[in-house]
Amino acid sequence: MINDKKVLYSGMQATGTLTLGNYLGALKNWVSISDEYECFYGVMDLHSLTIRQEPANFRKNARNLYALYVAAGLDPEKNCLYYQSHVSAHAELGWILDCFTYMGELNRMTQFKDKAAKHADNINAGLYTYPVLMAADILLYQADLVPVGVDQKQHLEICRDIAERFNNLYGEVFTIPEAYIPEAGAKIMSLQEPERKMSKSDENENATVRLLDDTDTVIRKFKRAVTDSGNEVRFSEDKPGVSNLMTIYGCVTGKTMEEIEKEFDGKGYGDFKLAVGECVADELRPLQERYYALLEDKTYIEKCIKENDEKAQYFANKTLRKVQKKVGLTERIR
Ligand code: ATP
Ligand code: LTN
Repeated sequence: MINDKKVLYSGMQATGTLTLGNYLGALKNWVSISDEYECFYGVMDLHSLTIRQEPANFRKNARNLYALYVAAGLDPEKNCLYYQSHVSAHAELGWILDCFTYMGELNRMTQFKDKAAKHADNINAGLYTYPVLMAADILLYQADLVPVGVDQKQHLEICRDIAERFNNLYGEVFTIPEAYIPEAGAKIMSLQEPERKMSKSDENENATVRLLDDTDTVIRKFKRAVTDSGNEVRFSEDKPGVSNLMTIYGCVTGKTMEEIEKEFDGKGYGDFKLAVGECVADELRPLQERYYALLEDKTYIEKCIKENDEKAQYFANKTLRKVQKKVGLTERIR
């Protein structure tokens, strides 16, 4: 608890411009629950290094991600929005927790298997221990709740296992976090291959809708989205393309699948795709306006980064010192 509020922790990697999947599966929900919790949101730049990054582009992505958090509605004066790499406690606790994690556990991680297959020329140790650093992120802030998309569920489970193992050995050091996975939007699929999740590092630009795509681009991408045979707007397993578009439409408008089926009864895929494109473009427009205004105000963003880095360091170091003492590392002489 901080200020009598439960603690919420989440973050995203700075691996490219956010997609509609990141927004509907995570960011939009963060905004809607942020008032009820003491919130920490990291720009997960250390995690991003598990995939090779071009330095100048990486730095730009990390700054853009920070500005997108704010533009989406996270107030940096109420929420602690900070850079993971500015708080060295993450790497330090990550190392300690590596020593409390078994290779057998890490071998089961499906994200590692997916990323290793995708980047066969760079299967590095960081990619392998990625979930341990993520556990350190969460446990440093004694988080109660971690809102993520469904692809992160397994990482939350290993985080809980590591925390419980540690607590069994040393007493109640860590709060055991709960995952918060939204009912709708937890897995938005690619517009071109609806059996794969929409991913910000996808190289096929038509597969993803980016939060900074302009209206024409958004509508064009939806028009080109892969649909299924037939022409009926119906939510079902054998219609992955249409069902994905319905999920997106439902998340943005708040309509249920039955309402959407009714609304497009007797109309073809063309009308439906246009309606989805328009509602998404309308949702993104105000966010984009705030985003471009913010980028102009460098002094404001830098002030927020500095203050929040310090706040994050304060809470993270508190937990780190406790852990160091528990495992028997020699205390600092003051
Ligand atoms: P990358 O392509 O670099 O792996 P990503 O698009 O998968 O990136 P992450 O940074 O790994 O994005 O994830 C940020 C947050 O967005 C996480 O909470 C994740 O669960 C959520 N998320 C990512 N993709 C989707 C998606 N397609 N649908 C719903 N939520 C998603
Ligand atoms: N692995 C997460 C990003 C991430 C994260 C975290 C999310 C790193 N550390 C801690 C929640 C809590 C992802 O979305 N790919």
